[in-house]
Parts: sequence; C-alpha cells; structure tokens
Amino acid sequence: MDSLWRRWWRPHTLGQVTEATRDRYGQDQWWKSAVVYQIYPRSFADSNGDGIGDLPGITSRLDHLSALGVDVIWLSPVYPSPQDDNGYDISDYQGIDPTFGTLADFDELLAQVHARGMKLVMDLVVNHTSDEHPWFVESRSSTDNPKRDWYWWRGPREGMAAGDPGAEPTNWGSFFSGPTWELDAATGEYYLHLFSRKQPDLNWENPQVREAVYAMMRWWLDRGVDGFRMDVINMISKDTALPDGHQGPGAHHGDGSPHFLCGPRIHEFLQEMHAAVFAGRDGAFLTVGEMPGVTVDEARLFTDPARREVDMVFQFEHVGLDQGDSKWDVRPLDLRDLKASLGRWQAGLAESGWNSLYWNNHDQPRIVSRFGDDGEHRVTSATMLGTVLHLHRGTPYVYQGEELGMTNAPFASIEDFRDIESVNHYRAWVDPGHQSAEEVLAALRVMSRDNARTPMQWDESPHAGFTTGEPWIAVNPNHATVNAAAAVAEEGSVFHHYRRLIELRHKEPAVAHGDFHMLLPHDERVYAFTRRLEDVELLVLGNFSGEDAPADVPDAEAWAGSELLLGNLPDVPDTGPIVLRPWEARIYRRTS
Ligand code: TEU
Ligand code: CA
Repeated sequence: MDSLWRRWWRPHTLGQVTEATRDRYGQDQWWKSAVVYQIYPRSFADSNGDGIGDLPGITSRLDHLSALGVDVIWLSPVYPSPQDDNGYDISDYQGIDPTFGTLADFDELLAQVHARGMKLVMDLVVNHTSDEHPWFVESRSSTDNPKRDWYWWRGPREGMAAGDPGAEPTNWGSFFSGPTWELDAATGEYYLHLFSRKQPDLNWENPQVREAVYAMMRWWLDRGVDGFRMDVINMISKDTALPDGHQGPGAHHGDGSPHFLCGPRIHEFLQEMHAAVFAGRDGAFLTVGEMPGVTVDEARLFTDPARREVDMVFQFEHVGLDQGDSKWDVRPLDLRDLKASLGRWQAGLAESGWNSLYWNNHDQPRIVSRFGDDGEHRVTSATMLGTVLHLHRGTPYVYQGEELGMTNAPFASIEDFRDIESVNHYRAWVDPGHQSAEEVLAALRVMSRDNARTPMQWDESPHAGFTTGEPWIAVNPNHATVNAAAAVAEEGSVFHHYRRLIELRHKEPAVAHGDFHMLLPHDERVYAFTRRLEDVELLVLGNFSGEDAPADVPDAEAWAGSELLLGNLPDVPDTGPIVLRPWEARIYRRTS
C-alpha cells in the first residue's frame, strides 16, 4: 500500500533542515519548522479507570506522538481546580490536580517527552483564577484585605443598591452567558469575571499580581518545561474606567470587549513578563498567546521578535467565518472568505511576526465536520484540510484526534453536554423561552466545544480504549471505525497523511520559510497558493467541494508535469489541465 503513495511522496529529493538552514533562517526561531500537538488531558487517556484522562495515561501514549513526528506537546491545564471550566479555573498554580495525578507523574511525563526529543509547553491561565484560589479567598474576605486589589472589586452602579437589577458596575456580558459581575453579599461589592462566576479576573494593574505570576512561570521553567500557551492573554489589561459596552436592541448585555481586548498596557505587561521570565534564561522556548479579537496589525506588534513579547498568537478570524451575530448563529462557510482571511494574515505577517495555524482545539468543533465532509469523504476531506493548513507559513497545531479525522459527536439532548459555555447558553436561552430547546440543541450540536472533548479514540474496543471505566463524557460511537489502531494500520489513513505533512515541514525548508502567494481568490471551491524559497517553488491545491473542480492556476500545464510531492488520492495524471476530484489535495514542487 505504501508504494502506492511513493509516486506521490519522494522524501529523498527534499533538502535537509540543517544547522546551516537554521542559522540562515534564524536559529532561535526553531519553532518555525516545528509542529505542535495539543492534548486535552480529561479526554486523552485514562490510566486508572475512573473515566477521566490523566498524566500516566498520557505518558503511556507518547509513542503515538513520536510516530506522528510532532515536536512539541501543548498540555491543557492539569493544575488543582474545581473543574468548573475543566481546569481553566485554577486554585493552585504550582501543583497537579489529583484527578490528573501528582507532580511526580508530571516529572515522569516531562522526562519521557524529552527522552523522545519532544518539548512540552504548559497552559498559563492568568487572566483569572478559580474563586477557590487562596488569593481570591483572601481577597473576598474583607474590603481591607491586602489582597483585595488583586481582583476587580466595585460597588453597585451610581445611584443603585447592590443586588438591584442592573446595578452591576458595567453592563458587560460574560463569555459564558449572564453579566460579568457577581455580587459578594458579605462585602456588598461586585467582582469581575469575564468567564464563569467561579473565574474571577486578576487585576494586572497591581504589580504584586504580576510578580506572583512571573515567579510561578519561573518555577515551571526551573522544572524543565519548554514554554507556555497563554490563555486569553490579550484580556489582562482593562480600561480602568470600566465604561459600559454598546448594547444593541434586544441584547441581554453590553459588549465590553472594546474595553478589555488588547487594553492600554498589554504590550507593557507582555514585555515586562518576557524580561522577568525569559531574559537571560538559556533554552529554546515557545510562547503562544491566545488572543480573541486580535487584528493583523496588533499581532505584528505582539510577535515582532525585536519587541520580545510572544513568539506567535492564536487569532480567531477563520473560526468565526461560519458564525453570524454569535457563535450559535451558524452560517455556511464561503471559501472566498476563508481565503481572504487567512491570506490577509499570511501577507500581514510576511515581513515580521509569525502565525499559528490551527483548525481545531478544545474550544472548536471538529474541522472535518465543519469545513469538510465527515460522511463518505471523511478521510479525503480531512487530509485535504490538513494539507492546506500545514503548507501555510506559520507553526501548525494538531489537536488530539485531528490526526485520526475524528468527527463531531451525535449529541441527542442537553444531558449529553458537559461544557459550561454550552450548558449556560442552553439555560440562558431555553428557560426564559427566548428559543426552543430544539433550536438551541441544533446550534450546540454544530458549534459546542464538547464536540472537541469526546474521548480520544484509540481502538474499536468499548469506550475506544480510552478507559476501562465509565467515561466522563460519551465516546463517539463511530470509534468502531475511526480509531488510532485502524489508522496506523492503514497506510492511506489520515494519520499517515499527517505524518507525511509533518515530515515535509521538517525536510523541505520552503514549507517553513517560503514566501506565501495566494492564487484563485475568487474560486468558490478550490484553495490554491504557492510557497517560494530561493529556487524552490511549491504549488498547493485543495478542493473544498464534493465535486470535480478545475484548478485554473497560471502555468497549470507545467505544474501538472512537475514533481508531485504529496497527494491524498492515487492516480494523479501528470498532464494538464488540472482537475481536482472531490476533496482532493495536491502539493507540487519544482525548481527554477
Ligand atoms: O478560551 C477563550 C475563548 O475565547 C473561548 O472561550 C471562546 O470564547 C469560546 O470558547 C469560543 O466559543 C480560553 C480557553 O481556551 C477556554 O477553554 C476557556 O474556557 C477560556 O479561555 C477561559 O479560560
Ligand atoms: Ca483517570
């Protein structure tokens, strides 16, 4: 079977990414030719049968990641937490939640990761803590507690009494439904929480808060971790005047985002963090800032190496193109919008800065169900989507299960959901009768974060080999056919295609460093672009439709006869015109 793909896969012709290559393209930016794999610990591998994934479970499955060829593991939070938002509500930053294991289990995992030549970055969640974190317990204890100003406390709105409807200090709406202010009856004041009421926001205006965070980061780096993925890090600087947000007709709350996204001191804080945590520290680290709402111009500043803020950011534009006024207002994707958006980010960060590339993470539904076809063409559309993403200029992120082509799950009723964002949305819209249960469920089935959080499908056994117990959320029944064991055994699988894409980034400098040039921007079915580095040029094609689609790229005749580096379908003709079959992808290479 592998021989079938050889015609379309000739690694020996590719240049080696040598020290020279690294130096020529920036030694300290090793992550430009790296691929990151994200693990969501609750759903990856359960080692003790309690139905919840854990650290020893991850350690037992590291060979799967080595075989895939990834360079870095991003670990979603494993710290002590009441798990109100599945660990993104931390009550102790320098420990491991007993559900996931112990610090010794963590050290063993880190040692095993490093022993396989991979790196591990932690999730840094410092826009907010858990309301059970000792810092907040102290802060809420009295208005004159030394840690009162570690959080955002305010009295009721001018002329109103605490607890009165609308007395919240601002009219901002939380990301998890409801207002962003919770009244603390004991002190008669409200505290700010952009996410759940059990995730109070830290007050980064307070230098003690910042120093405490930097000390915690140094503690993890001293323990050997290789960097941080920084949760909603562009929300840590707020407009201290706390103005109300625009509240459109019929909106339950105001939009506070203009007053806390990329706030007035955000660059100052990130530069201070870099200096306090990384400056003078030996090692090859990676930092990526999750930044909802960030623009290309802002990202160029955040990721300009000379400014020493972060190496790259997660932007959200492309994962909002099939959404209307809210993420629950689902719209069909127009491929031209996707090309326009990703094309602008490629162009915007071409000279300085750097992109992260992702289709999936623990907050997004499965891409093959979203932009692909998770039925008849599941494998072909999954491999096409991987090809198009991984050949862009930037650092690709693979979310657990993406390398298997895992799909959205068949959620039947609200009882099947676990995610606080989804459950709160359901309550907020169904209970007061704003929408029918079926209407809200229809949106949840497509967009809920729980689609990303069903257990990893290791094999066809009960519970997909994820646990011997009762999983915390149901396993997708399609694990009978969609699972790692079957994918690894099948050369034409999504797994081996991702393995080849990752090998290509390691072996062909043009993939990591080549200039990006978009083609066919107005084509509604074909995504096409080139990458050029010195005398090497690559042409990348992807058919985003279930029917044959001609790729009328310039010089198509010549390209058709050139070397096909990788395809996701066999029997590719070597003469033009180029017509792509349903969901087909091709990567051509030529030298001039
Ligand atoms: O996500 C931030 C964020 O923007 C998402 O919540 C997003 O708004 C939503 O999921 C998209 O619908 C980060 C973490 O990735 C997420 O898991 C946490 O829930 C959130 O921050 C709070 O820590
Ligand atoms: Ca477990």
